[in-house]
Amino acid sequence: MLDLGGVTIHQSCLDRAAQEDLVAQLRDVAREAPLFRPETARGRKMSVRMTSAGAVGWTSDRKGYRYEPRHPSGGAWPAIPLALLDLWRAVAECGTPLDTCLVNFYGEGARMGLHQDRDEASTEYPVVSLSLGDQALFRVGGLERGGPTRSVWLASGDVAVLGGPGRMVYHGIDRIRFGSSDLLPGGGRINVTMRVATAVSGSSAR
Ligand code: MD6
Ligand code: FE
Repeated sequence: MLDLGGVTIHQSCLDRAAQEDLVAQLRDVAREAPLFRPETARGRKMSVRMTSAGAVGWTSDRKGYRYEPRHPSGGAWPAIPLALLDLWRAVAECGTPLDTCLVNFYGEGARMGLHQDRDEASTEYPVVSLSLGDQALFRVGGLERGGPTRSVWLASGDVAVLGGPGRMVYHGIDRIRFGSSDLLPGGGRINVTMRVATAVSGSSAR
């Protein structure tokens, strides 16, 4: 276990077989709810392609960042793969079940700028993230933009938890080492973030 300023990284949390199973399930998710490139509030297309599973999913356009009960095409989001519900129970230290997971796909050259995860109704719950496929340079800062940062390479099967004092730290992906893993036949990286998006602070598990 690695601690990066309040962000906990569990290395090699999932073995190869579990990673392969999950990739197959995420392919099913993306078949039902196709990956799309969200637009930032400033009108720029993100380099990462995304979709979601769960009761709500994350979308973004010029109206801003938010969770919606439907995919931009109008359909409901697919169910969250069971393996992710298990993973959440194992590492989140949170009795409230997740209600969404975001699936980010990084092709060659894709990155994600430094940001805070602040679209959830409450910051009481952690965000748990799983890396699959190519290695990624994960940058973690503090609670203010522009402060000092530290970086770590995330590998396939690694899990990062942003919770407690680390829940609102700035973080991002500077770059991936395209083709460094053979988990995804065409190369690239999948990042899955598990979240409690709609429950409000103080509410208990249903
Ligand atoms: C990524 N991760 O790993 C981007 N957010 O591709 C995130 O933005 C993230 O790793 C919240 C919690 C953990 C994360
Ligand atoms: Fe994030």
